[in-house]
Formats: sequence, structure tokens, C-alpha cells
Amino acid sequence: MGVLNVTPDSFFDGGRYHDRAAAIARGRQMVTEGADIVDVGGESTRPGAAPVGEAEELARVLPVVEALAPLVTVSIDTTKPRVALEAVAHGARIVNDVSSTLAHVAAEAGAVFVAMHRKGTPATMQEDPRYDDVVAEVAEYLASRAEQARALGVGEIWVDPGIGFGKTARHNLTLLAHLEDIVALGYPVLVGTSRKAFLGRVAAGTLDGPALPVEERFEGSLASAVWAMAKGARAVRVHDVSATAQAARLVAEVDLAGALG
Ligand code: HH2
Repeated sequence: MGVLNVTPDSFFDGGRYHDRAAAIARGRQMVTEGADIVDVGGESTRPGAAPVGEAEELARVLPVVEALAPLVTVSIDTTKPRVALEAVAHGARIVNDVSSTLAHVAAEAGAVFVAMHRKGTPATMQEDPRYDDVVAEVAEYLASRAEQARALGVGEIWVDPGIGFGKTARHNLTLLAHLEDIVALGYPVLVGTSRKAFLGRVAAGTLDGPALPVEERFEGSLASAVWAMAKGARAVRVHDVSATAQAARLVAEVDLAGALG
């Protein structure tokens, strides 16, 4: 899943694809680079991001969704009901909802629903998040959101542990270490580690210290994507599509070789 943020302020690609033509061109390029899904977002979820109004978000995402939907499966990364509904009407097939509140919209629209775990809201979620058992809490939350979505009539449900959403570097690493517990829930699992701060902390050598900048988090992004896929993630949400698609092919071949004995 390639990340396409039509925003001025996303933490990695903010401002690069704010322009509509540039966003559509990048989406097409992701398809040639091997993306199976392009995830279009019009509002940054990074800690402290400013909220975007509904009209502005619609204006950002709809033309891009419409242009890419004939070429590739498009998901809409939003927490707003109307944006999700309109995006599906313009061709999106997946509602990727970091707030896990739009299951009823996905059901009404006949879309796939991604339920993601997060603790708190973007403004405050990184202020000292605490868990007794992060893996158990995230798994329990995702199971209940997925069951709720099923009860509301969603046909296909994915779950996502929400790396970086109300989690310390250690929480993120623990979730990756025990990803099989999330996979065991029985839903396809999506994992988004791409360019996130914990990778910059690992690369800098101290989990509690400053992180290397986003430009220096490619290697960690690729390594964590391979890790997630090897642990059973069905999809990884990434900025670096070409390299990750190549890595995904390797993981698939290793899986196949293993199955063949
Ligand atoms: N991460 C981000 C946004 N949406 N959706 C899912 N399902 N999983 C994730 O891990 C996830 C997500 C944050 O990354 P990005 O879109 O690159 O940045 P921003 O939120 O600043 O636009």
C-alpha cells in the first residue's frame, strides 16, 4: 500500500503532493513501482497536526481518488464520514480510518474497512502513553472493533496495530515482535511503520533519545516492512513503494519455497 498524502503538512511527504497534478502523477508512479493499493489522505495525523475542514479535505482527495481508481485499488485515509462516503462514490474501495469510528459508513458504502488502534488523539497521543500489556490491549481493541464492524454489515475487515499512534518506541517494537498475536485474530493485518519516529530512534541508538530525521529512516522502514510481512502482515503501508514491492516479492518467494518443502 503506497502512501499518498495530498497535504501541506504530513510528516514525510507533506507539501510534495499537495498539488493535484503532482499527487496524481505520484499515484500513477506508485502503480508502476508495484503498489497494489494507493492510500489517499487529505489530513495529516501526525502528532500536533492542525485539523482540516471537510470541504478542504474533499477538495484535496476527490480528484485524486477519481483519477487513480481506474488504475489501482484506492483506499481513503480519513476520519470524516462524508469524506469516506464521497471517496467511495468516486471509486475508492477501502475506508482506512485511523479513528476506527467509520464502520457504519464502510457498511453503507459497501467498502472494505480498516480498523486501526490508536490511543488518544493526534494532539496528545504521544504524551506518555502507557499500557499494562500493549499487545493484549491492542489485540482486544481490534477484535472488538472488527466484531462491531461485522455486526454493522461490513463485508471485509482489516486490522492495523497503529504503529506510532499513542505508543512509545518500545511499544511499537513490542507490537512488531508479537505481530502473530494480531494476525491470530483472523483478519488481514495492515502495518504502517514507514519513516516513523521510532525507526529514527532505533537508528540513532537510543530508544528514549532523539530520532534521526525522516530522510534517514529508509533502511529501518524497509527492514520493518520485511519483518511485518514475514510475521504475516497482509499489507504494509509505505512511502518507498519500489523498494518495498521488491522486498515483498522476496518474502512471497521465501513463503512459497517454505510451503513447497
Ligand atoms: N499511519 C499514518 C496515517 N494513516 N493508516 C493506517 N491504517 N496505519 C498507519 O500506520 C497509518 C495510517 C501516518 O503516516 P502518514 O500518512 O505518512 O503521515 P501523516 O499522518 O502526517 O499524513
